[in-house]
Amino acid sequence: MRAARTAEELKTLESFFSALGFEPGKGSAGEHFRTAPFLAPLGNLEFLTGKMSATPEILIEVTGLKAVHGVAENWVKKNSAGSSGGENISAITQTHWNSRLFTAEPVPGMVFGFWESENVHHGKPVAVEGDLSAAGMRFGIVVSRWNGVITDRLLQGALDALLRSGAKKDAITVVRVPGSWEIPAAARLLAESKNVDAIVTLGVLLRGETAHYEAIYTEVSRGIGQSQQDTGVPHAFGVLTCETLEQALDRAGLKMGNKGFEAALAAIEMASVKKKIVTPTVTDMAVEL
Ligand code: DLZ
Repeated sequence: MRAARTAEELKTLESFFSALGFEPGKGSAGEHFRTAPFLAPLGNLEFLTGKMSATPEILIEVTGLKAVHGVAENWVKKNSAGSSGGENISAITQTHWNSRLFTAEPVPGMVFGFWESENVHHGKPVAVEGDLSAAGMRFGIVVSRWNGVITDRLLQGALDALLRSGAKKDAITVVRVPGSWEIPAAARLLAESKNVDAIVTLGVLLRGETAHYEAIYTEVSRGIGQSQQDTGVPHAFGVLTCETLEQALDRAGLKMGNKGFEAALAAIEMASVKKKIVTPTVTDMAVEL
């Protein structure tokens, strides 16, 4: 790659790469030079031998190639004085390496190739992620009657999330228990029944009104966690711990969303994660192919 011939040419390159969304870095300048650096959040260095169809000197991998092509085309139209700019930018073409590519020549003699792989997993980190589809899954909801005005709302939120994500009504078992203290035992029984893929636990502990609040809370959270660890069935934690009834109401459908809804989504996601890890299919493992 050659250096820009003039300060004007360097400015043109800066303008082109800024238009494409590259973030400017901190450059340097000396008596006889100036640099115009741009930050690339991810990158790899690839040496090439032989000849490619368009022979660009620098290849830049992008996502959203069509959009990048549009931006580059607009830039060329605006910046190529007296011409349509069409001669400076190629159409997107198929490569023989399962990618699509276009070339741009923002200043004469400097050809950049922009390309995007057709493999959707290319360059992505290896990750297993749960889906938010509850279709075909079975759920248990353990909900306490204590502070029922709030736990009923949490239950509505949880049912809403499960049903709207594709769970069937008859695939949901709701178990009511007296108070939060009883949630872990009921959750464990459900998990051990092997009739559910995930469990949603719902309760409300009010610090101001609960004697031995800390002791109860610690035991409830430990018990739910232990049931999850021992049985391998995901348990979503939807036990609110608030100072006042008002704070709890805010978390049960008023100002701060509905924690029952959120817990149910976590249960769906974790049931899906478990399925993908325990019985993976080819598409479940997002490995680079
Ligand atoms: C006893 C009690 C108290 C004081 N406070 C709460 C509470 O804030 N939230 C809750 O879910 N349950 C409470 N309980 C009931 C206990 O969880 C338990 O149901 C009873 O002690 C019976 O075992």
